[in-house]
Amino acid sequence: MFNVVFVLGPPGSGKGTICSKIQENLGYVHLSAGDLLRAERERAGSQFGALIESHIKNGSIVPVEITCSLLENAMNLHKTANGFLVDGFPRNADNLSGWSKQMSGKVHEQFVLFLSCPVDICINRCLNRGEGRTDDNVDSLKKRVETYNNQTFPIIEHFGKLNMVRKVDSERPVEEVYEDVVKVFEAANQM
Ligand code: UP5
Ligand code: MG
Repeated sequence: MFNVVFVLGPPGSGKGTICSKIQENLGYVHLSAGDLLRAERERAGSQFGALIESHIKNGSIVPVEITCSLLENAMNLHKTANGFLVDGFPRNADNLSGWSKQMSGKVHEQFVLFLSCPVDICINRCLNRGEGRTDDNVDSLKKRVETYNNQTFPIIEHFGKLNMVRKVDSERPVEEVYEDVVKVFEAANQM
């Protein structure tokens, strides 16, 4: 049974940044659903490349069967990991039900790390990222934020009702955010 921590928050809230640091220090393997989708988009011979790119540009959500299979395949490459950071997933109700259908009995969901940050700051971070992402432009960002507000935030609220959400204010400098994140992991694992 794999331990899983879902890491959610608005676009640019720092999910990838914080997950890299957790992976480095706490032995969890970082799996960014967005990075896996971008890699699949680039993979020669993929039948999903164009579909994935159209969703990414529009800030809409790729069908769960694609994302969940990429996540499960990646998990199976790291069978001895302490656990997995599933970054940027599940993003809507369909993601969650597809995940439950495919993964129940194979994973233990420890908690949801919710990186909370005002949207205007998040948008500026993405616009200044400079990695050439096809969705780091004003148009796509507007749609990404809309999708987050309408579809992803309700999923965080759903987990909140199950008492699974650990919220950390990620508006602050990375080191400060990370310090609080470590406390959350220590409490969860009683390290
Ligand atoms: N930065 C980070 N933390 C900072 C801090 N504390 N102070 C100052 N600066 C900070 O950070 C973004 C930028 O901010 C970086 O330049 C960083 O240095 C700086 P990052 O750590 O990359 O933030 P993150 O939350 O990971 O932002 P990202 O843009 O990756 O989030 P999204 O959720 O928008 O993107 P993702 O890659 O997860 O998804 C992209 C698209 O893929 C989605 O819109 C969707 O179309 C598709 N998708 C699905 O369909 N299904 C999925 O399950 C997942 C994705
Ligand atoms: Mg990211």
